[in-house]
Amino acid sequence: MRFIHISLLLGTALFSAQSMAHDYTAGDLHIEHPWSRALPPVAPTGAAYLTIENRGQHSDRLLAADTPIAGHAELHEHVHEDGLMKMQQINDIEIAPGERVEFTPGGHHIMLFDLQQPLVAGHSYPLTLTFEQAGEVAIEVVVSADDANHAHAGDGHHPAPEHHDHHH
Ligand SMILES: [Cu+2]
Repeated sequence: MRFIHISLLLGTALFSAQSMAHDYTAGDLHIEHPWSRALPPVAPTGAAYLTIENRGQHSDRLLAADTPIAGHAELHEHVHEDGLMKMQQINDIEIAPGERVEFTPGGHHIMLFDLQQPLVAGHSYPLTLTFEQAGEVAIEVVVSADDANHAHAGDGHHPAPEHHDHHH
C-alpha cells in the first residue's frame, strides 16, 4: 500500500517536470525551454536561459524581460576582456529571420537582480519577455540543478551547435 502511494507521487513529480519543459509560440517566434540554474537561497542574483527561433520573414528584437521574483531583470551578454569573462548589459537582442538565438550560461542571459525568492530546483516562475514585434510574451521558467540535461532539452529535431566554452 505504502509502496503504491510512493510510486504514484513519483509519477506525478516526473509528469509535472516534463510538462513544464515546454515551448512557446508567439507570432513568428518560437521559444524553447526557458530554465534557470538552481542557486543557494542566499544568492542575490540569478539568470534565465532559453532559445528563441524566428520562423518568420521579419526581424524582431527582444527588448526587455520582467519577473515578479526579481527586483529587476536585464538582458546581458558575456564578453572576453583581458582574458576574463565579464558580463554586461545590452539594450536589446536581434532575432533575425531564420535565426536561433540561444541564451546559455557563459553567453547571452537574462539577469535577475534582487531575487525575491530562491531559485529552487523543480520550481518554476513566470517571466514576461517584451519583443519589438511580437509584443509581450508570458512564459514559465523551470529551475534546474543540472545544466547538462536542460541546455538543449526538447529540441531533438534541431541539431544544436556544440558549446566548448563553459568557463566562468
Ligand atoms: Cu549577467
